[in-house]
Amino acid sequence: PVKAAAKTSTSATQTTATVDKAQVKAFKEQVEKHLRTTIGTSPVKASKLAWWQAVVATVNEDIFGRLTDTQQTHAKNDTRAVHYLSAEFLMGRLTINNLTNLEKFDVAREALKEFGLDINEICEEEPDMALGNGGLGRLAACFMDSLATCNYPCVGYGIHYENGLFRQEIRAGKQVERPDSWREYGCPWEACRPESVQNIPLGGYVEKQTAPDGSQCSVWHPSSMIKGVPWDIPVVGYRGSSVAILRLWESRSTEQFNWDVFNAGGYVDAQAEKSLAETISKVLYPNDSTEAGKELRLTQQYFFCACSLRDILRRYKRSHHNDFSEFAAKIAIQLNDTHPTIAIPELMRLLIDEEGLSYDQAWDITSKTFNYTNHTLLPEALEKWPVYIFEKLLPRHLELIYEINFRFLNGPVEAKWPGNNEIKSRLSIIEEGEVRKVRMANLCVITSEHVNGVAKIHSKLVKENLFPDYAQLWPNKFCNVTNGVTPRRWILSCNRGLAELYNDVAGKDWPLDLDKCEVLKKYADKKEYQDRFMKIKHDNKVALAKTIKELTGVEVDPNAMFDVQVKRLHEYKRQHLNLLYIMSLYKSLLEDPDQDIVPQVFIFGAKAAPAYTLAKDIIFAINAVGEKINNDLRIKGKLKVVFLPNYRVSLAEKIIPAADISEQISTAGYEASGTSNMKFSMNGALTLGTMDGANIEIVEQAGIENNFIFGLSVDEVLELKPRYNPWDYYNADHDLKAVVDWLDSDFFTPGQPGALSSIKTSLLNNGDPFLVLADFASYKEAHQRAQKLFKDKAKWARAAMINSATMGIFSSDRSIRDYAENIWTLRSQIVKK
Ligand code: 7GP
Repeated sequence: PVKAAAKTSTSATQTTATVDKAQVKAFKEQVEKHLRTTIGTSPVKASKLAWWQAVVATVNEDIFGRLTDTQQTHAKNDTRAVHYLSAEFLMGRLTINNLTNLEKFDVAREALKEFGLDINEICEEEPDMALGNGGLGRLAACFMDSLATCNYPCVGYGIHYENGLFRQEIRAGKQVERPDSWREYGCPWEACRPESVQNIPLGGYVEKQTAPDGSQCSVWHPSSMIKGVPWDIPVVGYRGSSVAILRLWESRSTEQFNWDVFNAGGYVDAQAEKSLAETISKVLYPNDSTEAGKELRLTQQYFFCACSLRDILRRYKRSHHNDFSEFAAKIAIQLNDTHPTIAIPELMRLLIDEEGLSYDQAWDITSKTFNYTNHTLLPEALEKWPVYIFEKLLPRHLELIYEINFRFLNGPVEAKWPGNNEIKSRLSIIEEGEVRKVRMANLCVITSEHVNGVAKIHSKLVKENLFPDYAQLWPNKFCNVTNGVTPRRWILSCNRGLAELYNDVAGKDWPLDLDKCEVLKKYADKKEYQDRFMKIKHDNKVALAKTIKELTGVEVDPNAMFDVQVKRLHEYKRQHLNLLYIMSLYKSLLEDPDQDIVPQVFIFGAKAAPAYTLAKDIIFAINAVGEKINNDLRIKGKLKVVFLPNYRVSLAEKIIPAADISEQISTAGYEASGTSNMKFSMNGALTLGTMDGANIEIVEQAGIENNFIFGLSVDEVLELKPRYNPWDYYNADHDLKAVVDWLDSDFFTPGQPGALSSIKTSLLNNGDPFLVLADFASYKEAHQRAQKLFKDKAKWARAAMINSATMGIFSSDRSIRDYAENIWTLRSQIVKK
């Protein structure tokens, strides 16, 4: 039974659901109690921050009980569990999400309303937990939500960075990085676990010893010890099913390190050494898809892997003592990209040096325990560590890596390609050259049971182009798990209006089974449902327009088409292609201000890695072009360009529900998957994109006719690339030439000619590595299709609804079940209350 469709009371922030009065009363009492007894204030004088803290304390009462139930169930059943190792977890804010997953959001909203407070305002007090750069870190966060919701025994392991990804300010159009101190006033969600502290050795040298039986062994004499302090963040599954743990390690100095080494008179030196140990978890490296290659970065990676493995071993030994025969049956470890690769030699070392297993026994266990997910094909992202850094920091691990490599090259490789040294040097973990390097991806592939890419096309390229020789050796090792996103955060929490529509047409279980949303397709031709769907979109656009005004001062019309590109700034993502198109549209409007075009607002959000100069130049160019366009009265407000500063999870939650067009315009073959593309579609945006990453699978579901696909395909890019000459496109296309040359003038940067020239230089003199000019004409044509469809309100609504309705397979629950079934062989565990 479906309720009347034309419900108009639904807005972006408000639902019409009736709320249980008794629950509201109880919630209110709890909040007030915590305000007084936990926070030490009272309703009359409490700040918004204090109110927020009291709400969290109230929610935590629910969470910690369920956490204990979950852990007891798993311990009692001695379940197999997955351990997700990731240098990044981009969690965002937790309050609304936790309330939603506990089905307490409406209760909390009403309770706060009775105190005269707006829940959204109170929740704005929470700093984003931005312990990640972009897609890879956010994927880990969505996976934790799905692991908990689907009741899989798991632990997420990462680093408790004191400073997350930098806060971006825009000054005079330019990006300025500021530190992000997300824990300045404490984080009420996390709990410190001193009982699980670990001590991690580092540096020093390896001594060869001969045992009484004549055999050789290695003894590592580390030069320092670092303390790893665990902080636990509970992750609540939807409807409180189970509560998973995200355990993040903070580095501290150890006492023996300070006071034994620096005795009398060494007090100041000891303090200096102390800060060195504490530096390890100080800051997240702000690179997305580029390796940092810094000693501190390898130390971070080793530190959190070593802490996590000791934690895993400790828990295993609680039920299995010193018998490791069950280890691989009980423990699965997933490596989120190569960042945690060092866990491989560390597990070998722990098993051989500390637990007394033989090399063969240790290898048998290790090679059954690990799996590796690749997230990018960009060569600059593939981590390679100079051997000399290993010698200095991790000499024993280096020895083990050499051993693994020796046995691999002289075993399986020699058997398959006898005497073939060329293939050996390609497959070797060690890259020879002036500076010898350890190739982390090779170590991952050699050790792991499964290696997966993150979308069908990407997994194919991983197998065929990145690791073709390994694929010949082990064809069955390679598989695909297409990414997904959690519908709890990315529909239910951030788009209440749409959530209510789905409640009405699909029943209330759709957040647990997103395929249920497909019924909306049946209503896609019905006017009243189209109207309701587009009213929800419009309300979200009104709310975003307000945010835009607050953040940038720019006034935008919610009736205009909102065209959005939000993601890290990278040449391969081609924000500059978007910019060139905007310039050409502006040019044509100047030439003919009365032409009948759909009013458009182009919205950008993007952080650039601080050392990535061209990316920063592109941000400056977007702001400079926007400034000019937004203040040009001749175009009568038909075009606006906004750059929203400090793009992050909480801003994404406001932007995505308000988008009409989702720009997914990477050069085909370069975006491994993309995940915002899925979030946009779910929320009823149409994709304007290339046949790249998960875009391909999105249009497979939603229909190519309901999106705007353009540009070269992966095969066409591979074919064109070797003979590509951007000048051919520049010279052949008047419009393209005009806008590229425009970058060289001082039209957008009065008094500063050449301020935007670096973009032109990269596109022409530096060969346009991402084929921007080659795709320009096709991109322009796709925009024209989009404009045409936008004028037909009914057809647009239909296409938007079909997009939203057909995204079921992009729930991260589906991804996690794929991992559980095909990679981890993991069974879910119902937790008894
Ligand atoms: C990203 C990929 O670029 C993106 O296409 C994919 O959706 C996402 O991972 C999740 O799989 N890669 C990264 O974020 C990345 O390589 C390195 O970061 C720090």
